[in-house]
Amino acid sequence: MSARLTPARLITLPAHVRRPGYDRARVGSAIVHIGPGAFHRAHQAQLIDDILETDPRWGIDVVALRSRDTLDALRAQGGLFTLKCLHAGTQTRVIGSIRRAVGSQDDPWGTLMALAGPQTRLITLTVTEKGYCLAPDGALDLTHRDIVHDLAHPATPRSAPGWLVAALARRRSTGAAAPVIMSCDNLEDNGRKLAQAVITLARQTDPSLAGWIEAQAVFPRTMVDSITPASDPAFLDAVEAELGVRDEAAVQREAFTSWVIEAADAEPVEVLGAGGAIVTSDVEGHALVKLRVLNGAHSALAWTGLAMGQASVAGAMSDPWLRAGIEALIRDEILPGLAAPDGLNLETYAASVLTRFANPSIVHRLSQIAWDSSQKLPVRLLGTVAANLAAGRPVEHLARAAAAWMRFVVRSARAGADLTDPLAAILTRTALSCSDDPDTDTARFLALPSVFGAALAQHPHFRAALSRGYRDILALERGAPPAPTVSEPHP
Ligand code: CS2
Repeated sequence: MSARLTPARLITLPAHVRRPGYDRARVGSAIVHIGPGAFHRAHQAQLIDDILETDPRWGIDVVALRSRDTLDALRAQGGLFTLKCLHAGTQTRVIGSIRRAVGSQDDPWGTLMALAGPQTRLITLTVTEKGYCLAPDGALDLTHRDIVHDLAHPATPRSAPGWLVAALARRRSTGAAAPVIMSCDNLEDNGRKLAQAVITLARQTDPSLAGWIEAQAVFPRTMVDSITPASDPAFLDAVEAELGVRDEAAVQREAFTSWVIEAADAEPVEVLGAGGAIVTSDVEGHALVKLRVLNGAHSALAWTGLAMGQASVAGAMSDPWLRAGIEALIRDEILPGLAAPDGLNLETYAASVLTRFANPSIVHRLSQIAWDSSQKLPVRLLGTVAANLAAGRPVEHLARAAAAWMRFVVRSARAGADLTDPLAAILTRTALSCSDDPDTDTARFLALPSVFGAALAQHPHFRAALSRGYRDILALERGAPPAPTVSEPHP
């Protein structure tokens, strides 16, 4: 294996590799990011890298709440990592915007100092759906294990809301201004949900702190978008072959990238806007379209494609039956319930999403999209189901996607595979009690209160559609794709 990528080795990189054009020693730390996974590194860290070329204040300190791997890799490389865009003609570049990497478990004091220090003007988060510790109604789940822990140990929290409350409490007591706090996860109304989670948690121990947060902190809504396949060993080897040094934190993404941020009277938002983010008052419109169309279709394609033995998004898109099903899901059951935000044509947007999915330069594993499915299904598809049922619109394709998730869980449990899902234990128990009878199996899954709310679980039309969908997926598993599903409005 070659030597590691480090600041000293930047000069050894091949000439075609772009590298930071600014003096990293002068970079400040006005941003703290919680959750330095591949998405953050491929998306936000690159936009900030561009901003640093002209304004050195906005360097990033990253905080990892759990996994050590990324921290270790970034530390060994002085924060540097490679970004490769999977599109002919795009440049490979080394990003220098991450100054420091802190682990909250081994350095709680360093974490607090980063989050609460007056130099920090912007805190961003990519902690995935489960990182917010929300109940199915979108409010903070006060019975969540991590929240129970954080209420008992407020100085050494585990959850993202717990760390934000600890940091905001310290900022208030030290006279530091509240920062802008920005959720960058695929959640409907992500800014408001994060604000409410933090304020609810603060209120449990200190109602006056909750009031201060409400009055002082800004939690803009955002929409983030860029398809970022996980970095597997083959990708890291290819980067090593191209760069001549080993980079254990390298990331890859499609060329398309977008960050839409709710307008706010706050310098960090203006700086991101000047750096290429879209700042608008209608983030929710954009975010809902992206969540329901792109993420909803992604999950549906992943669960259904896996039932057919497909492995990647592009592979699944090349199957005519799957492609037709995804097109019908979007056209007949998702788009009719969406209002187009200003400047966005829904049909054009949907077509562009399908083109991105079919990109042959990207190997995006369906199994990666299937991680944490119990958290994704409600936010990506069940909101559309509820809206369609209320409006008399069809739910056949949506129900079949939910049934495909159930079968994915059943197959994983029977194969003894580890489910990457916070509900893995209860899902595995549920799956192992299934008998391949559509009515009884779907009823067992519907009884999971933290996935399907009571109203959906009892809706006769949805239950029937789910059973039909389940039967279709059983047929797919046997290699017999059923006749195309027809979206019929229900009475
Ligand atoms: C994907 C998303 O893994 C998944 O669940 O649906 O990560 C998706 O690629 C991004 O949201 C695209 O912006």
